[in-house]
Amino acid sequence: MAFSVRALIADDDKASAKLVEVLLKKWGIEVVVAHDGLEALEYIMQFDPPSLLLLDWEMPGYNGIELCQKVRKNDMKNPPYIIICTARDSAEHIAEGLNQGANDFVTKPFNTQVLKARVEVGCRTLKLQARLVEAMTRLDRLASFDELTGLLNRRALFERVHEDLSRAMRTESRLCFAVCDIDWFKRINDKYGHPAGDAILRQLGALLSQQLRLYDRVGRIGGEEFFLLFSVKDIVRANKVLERIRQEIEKCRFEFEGKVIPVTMSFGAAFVTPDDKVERVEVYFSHADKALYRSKERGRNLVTF
Ligand code: GH3
Ligand code: MG
Ligand code: MG
Ligand code: MG
Ligand code: MG
Repeated sequence: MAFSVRALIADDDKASAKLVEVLLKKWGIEVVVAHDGLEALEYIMQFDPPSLLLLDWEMPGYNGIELCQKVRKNDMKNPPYIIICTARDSAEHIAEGLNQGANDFVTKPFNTQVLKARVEVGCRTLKLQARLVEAMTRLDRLASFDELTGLLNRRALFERVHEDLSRAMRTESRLCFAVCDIDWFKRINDKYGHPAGDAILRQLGALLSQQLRLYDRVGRIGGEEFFLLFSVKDIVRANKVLERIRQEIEKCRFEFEGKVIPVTMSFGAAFVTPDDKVERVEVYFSHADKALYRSKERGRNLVTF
């Protein structure tokens, strides 16, 4: 995708705004224009706001510096580049503007060459920033999500589960921790191939997320092992939820390259209540894991607490 900059020109002097608008358009920049601070703020507050702001210092509504302060008050992921345009070019004014969050200044009346050079610096800075933001977003995603299923990975999941557990203890609510593991997955891979196994993992990831509610947790914690956490009143209801999920998986049609593949999962679960007075994820996780082993021993495709 080509990098494009959208600029906001805010100036109560219409002739001056028009001059800058014509120049920016000539330089290939998309432009919106506001003639006072309030109108400018509306553009700035948009969902997809302009990234290059050319703000006149003196304007009715909010002046350029007040707008700067408003923009910088929010900790934005992708902050705009702000150029203050003003005839006030004393050292004090320049220092004040920069201190309030401006990136640069141009003095009025405009010198076209200088304006162009400063706008280009802004565009370069924005381009670099966009690349950094994109790289950070990718890194965040890689660090927290499993690539195959799109679910939380083990590390990110346990971070969140730690928080869920302390909140549950504080608010006296009950949780169910569950580990589930595909039955005979090695055989499935051997019989239908690894890509078929991957497709099953993806489909199961989607099915498990669908089965739980927004504030529940689902993650992939190992090769063919998933983790579920949900809040629930009592162990009978927790068992019902897991039993329903187990049956959904059993009923679900897994198909790969025209072949229908039977898939089941075994579940191990631990019920968590504040009366336990235990606030360590590892303890419940280990209970759930042991219960999973019992499900496997008892013949698989079962839920055990
Ligand atoms: P059990 O019912 O006792 O759980 O038997 P199982 O065969 O499922 O268990 P085992 O631990 O023997 O084998 C797990 C298999 O899961 C082996 C491994 O190749 C497969 N596996 C792990 N990660 C992936 C993956 O990302 N993709 C695919 N296709 N297979 C995977
Ligand atoms: Mg003005
Ligand atoms: Mg195993
Ligand atoms: Mg398995
Ligand atoms: Mg396993």
